[in-house]
Amino acid sequence: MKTLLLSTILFLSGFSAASTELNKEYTLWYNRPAYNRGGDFSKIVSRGYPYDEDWERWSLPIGNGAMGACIFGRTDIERIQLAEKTMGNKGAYGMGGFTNFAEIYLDIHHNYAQDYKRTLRLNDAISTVSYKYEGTEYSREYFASNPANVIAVKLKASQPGMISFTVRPVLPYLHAFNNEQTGRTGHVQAEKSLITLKGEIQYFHLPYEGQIKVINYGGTLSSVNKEDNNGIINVSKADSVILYITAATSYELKDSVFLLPNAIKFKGNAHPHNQVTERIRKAVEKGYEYLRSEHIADYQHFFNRVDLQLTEHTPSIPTDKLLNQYRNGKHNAYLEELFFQYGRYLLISSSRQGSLPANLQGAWNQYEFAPWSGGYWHNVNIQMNYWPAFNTNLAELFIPYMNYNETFRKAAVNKAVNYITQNNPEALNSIAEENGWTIGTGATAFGIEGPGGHSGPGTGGFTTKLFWDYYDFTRNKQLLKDHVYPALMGMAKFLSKTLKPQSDGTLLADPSFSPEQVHQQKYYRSKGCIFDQSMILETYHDLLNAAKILNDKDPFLKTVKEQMGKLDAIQIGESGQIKEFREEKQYGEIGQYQHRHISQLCAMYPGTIINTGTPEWLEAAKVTLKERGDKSTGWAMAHRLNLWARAKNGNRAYKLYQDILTYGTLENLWGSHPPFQIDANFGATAGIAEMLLQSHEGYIEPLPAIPDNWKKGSFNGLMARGNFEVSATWENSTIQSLQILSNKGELCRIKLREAATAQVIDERNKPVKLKFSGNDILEFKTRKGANYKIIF
Ligand code: FUC
Repeated sequence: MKTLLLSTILFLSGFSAASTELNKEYTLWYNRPAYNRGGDFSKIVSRGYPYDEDWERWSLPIGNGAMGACIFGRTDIERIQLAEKTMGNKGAYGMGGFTNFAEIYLDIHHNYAQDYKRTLRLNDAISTVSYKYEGTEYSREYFASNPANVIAVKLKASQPGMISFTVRPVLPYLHAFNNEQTGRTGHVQAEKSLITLKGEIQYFHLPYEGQIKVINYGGTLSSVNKEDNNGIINVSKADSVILYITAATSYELKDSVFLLPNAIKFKGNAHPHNQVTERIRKAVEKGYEYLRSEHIADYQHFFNRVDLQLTEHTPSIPTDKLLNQYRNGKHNAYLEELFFQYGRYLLISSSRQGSLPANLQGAWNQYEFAPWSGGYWHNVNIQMNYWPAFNTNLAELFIPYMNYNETFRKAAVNKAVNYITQNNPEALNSIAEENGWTIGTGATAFGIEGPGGHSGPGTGGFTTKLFWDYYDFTRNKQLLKDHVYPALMGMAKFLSKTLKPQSDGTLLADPSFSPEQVHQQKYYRSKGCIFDQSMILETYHDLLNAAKILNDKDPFLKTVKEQMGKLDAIQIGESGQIKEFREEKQYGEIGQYQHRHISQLCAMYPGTIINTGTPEWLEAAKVTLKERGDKSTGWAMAHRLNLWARAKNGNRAYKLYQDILTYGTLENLWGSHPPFQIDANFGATAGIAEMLLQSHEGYIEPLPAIPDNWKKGSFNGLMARGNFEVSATWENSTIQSLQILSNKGELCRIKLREAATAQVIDERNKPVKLKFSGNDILEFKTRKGANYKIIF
């Protein structure tokens, strides 16, 4: 009786899917400020990219979806580097790109400090700095509030009247007004307790405005406007001080952004002045403590949904030292948990409804021209950004990308028309929309391009996989009807027109490029490369599944079914490899042997065509993975990690995770291509979830790729397709407990070694009727909102 009662309590408590607190504190912390070695705005060029090492390796990012701030934690001159995602200039390729909004310096002049510590706490998304200076204890905290759309900073001291400093914002990269290419105007003006940063980006005639409100408790404030137009505020002898910072441009996400010429994209939009003024007014009205609680609740609503425990031990050394030890082979499971949760933290901080999706640097950039424009690169990078949204229980964070994609859709129809006119004019339909829509590699907040050059039309299918997964993980039929199906339908229409019949009866994408693969110093052009063919096949599968669910009978579906049989999408070569190109015999004969892209395996992840139900293909995929090699750039290792997880090889997947932490991670735990690119963070987080739980083969598979090193552990709240929230514990690589919350009441199918002897009980401890298929899959009906426990 007693045992039963206890297990019931455990059972019930284990079901709090969105547990209010995580089991552990996840904090990045350091016992020194970010370095100031390069000097501010340093533009040291590394491999052709600007490189501010202080910013890139050592600053700590906070963000609210729209804005990203990097905190340096200095005691002499604090540097808060502020970015706002719509703040764009010409960009590196003339398609528009992400640029630095402002540098905000706090001249504090505590030139040495004792007992220094700075942190970034992932549990509540608050960054702190604390130290002693001349007998007084000083502390600061920083957070980026999504609901209030401000960045809040609080400065405190252990004794009254000890806070004196200057708030000194600087607008970076100001160029001559008449320089249309890079021109940025602006001035900083201080009036009473408010500093306003205002100007325009010439290239787009894009006005911007930022405001900094300074509130002192005790002491005095004085504003000074220097001749060079740099307004500052001096704070003298305050007890504590609060800063509210906000920024905006007159960017609005509308069709016109992607259709109109640069100079008139934003014409007629409201100046951001009223918006930022209102944000500051409301923040002041609500007050710091209110904003802080509101921020924590808002953030934890997402963050607390998933818990992962690989160790009980929290190390007591700073994060940079921990990483360094890891790099030197002293592996640490806490860092592995931390990096997993950091990916979730970064996505919550850079992708929120109402603002643009997370870009190549998330929401953070200090450069005039962010590497690769801080764009949305569609031949792997943007897809990777959103992989963890689905399996780590953050599906709504995909909405910004969905909105962005739907907004550029009209321009994407034009791109489809151009592409077909150029490459397959016979297939062109005179009604523009009937040609569907397309997206090539390049896209930014300001423009998109069609496929070609170095990546084939498959980039579009690679993209619509995100839409399908969004539906498959949420099983929201309205969403399927309104958003996912139209995306798939338009993409399938486009893709159907990129195919040309061959003498052997196949239909091949022509021209076709396996993303960025280079042969004899040129991007290699071919017909029907595996990437293009398989991404077309994936799209067709997803479209037909969606049509079935919606009971749609669009005549185009007939074309899809006919074409599907002629794609011959996956081919095995003489080395036993999944080929990259049809004309390839031995592995690596065409293209770079260890190219970072491994696009021929996109059909294995994020696609699903290559799976355990196609054992020859799965074996061939492993050959390709082995030949391609593990060590690569950040995101490329993250893709390999996901692929090894899909190959159900936990030890190899884990090795890739170790490689990412060892070779592809900076001291602030940002992923590095190099330079800093956030995709590796997101791809790695998705990959860890993929090692713990899979659901792409028509059933839920707990612990499909668990490495020997993770002997014991637990997870809570990871998502499986069908909108199931899954929690499990394991020991000696064997599952000990498994719980499933059915959010949609779908049929639940689980693959388990112990399927034949397992029982399932519902939350009233009543056994659930089971069906078995094969030896290892058990199946049961679920009720919406009900919890189930599997008893072994
Ligand atoms: C793709 C990759 C590059 C880089 C860029 C942003 O083109 O091939 O390596 O990640 O995106």
